[in-house]
Amino acid sequence: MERTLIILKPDAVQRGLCGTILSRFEQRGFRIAGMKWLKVQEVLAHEHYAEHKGKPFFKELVAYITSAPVIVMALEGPSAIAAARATIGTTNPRDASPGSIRGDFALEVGRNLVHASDSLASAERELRLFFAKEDLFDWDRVTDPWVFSG
Ligand code: D4T
Repeated sequence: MERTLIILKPDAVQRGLCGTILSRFEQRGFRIAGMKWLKVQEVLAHEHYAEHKGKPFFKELVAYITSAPVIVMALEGPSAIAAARATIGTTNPRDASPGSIRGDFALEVGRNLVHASDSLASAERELRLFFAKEDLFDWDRVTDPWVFSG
């Protein structure tokens, strides 16, 4: 079982696509371990995108992610990191397969709707940036995960 960090980026919020995108993840079978709405501050954006510091698109990338509120989620499931990357499609939506989120709803790399961690190390680092450990729901404590009682 793995956990991965998903961000529904400002364009997903502004275009009213959060429900649609969340449905894709739910339908695939991911469990939601955490979810919150926030406006990413500059410092957090720099930390999250640290690997891209110095690249030509960095400034624009930070401006975009900090421009409006986002929804961040911790999703879990077997091989959740690779599965979520496949669900969202390639970084450049122009090349993304139909059926993937970016392949169905986006066209520009600078407005690619959704983020998903790209490795176990990234997932652990990014989950720590956005969630305190106690914010995340421990699904293992639910004996029957499909039926909640009281
Ligand atoms: P994120 O991190 O936003 O989910 O995207 P990816 O994981 O799919 O892709 P990434 O880290 O390589 O790129 C981060 C972010 O930068 C934007 N970008 C990327 C851009 O605007 N121009 C570019 O040439 C590249 C490579 C898109 C995603």
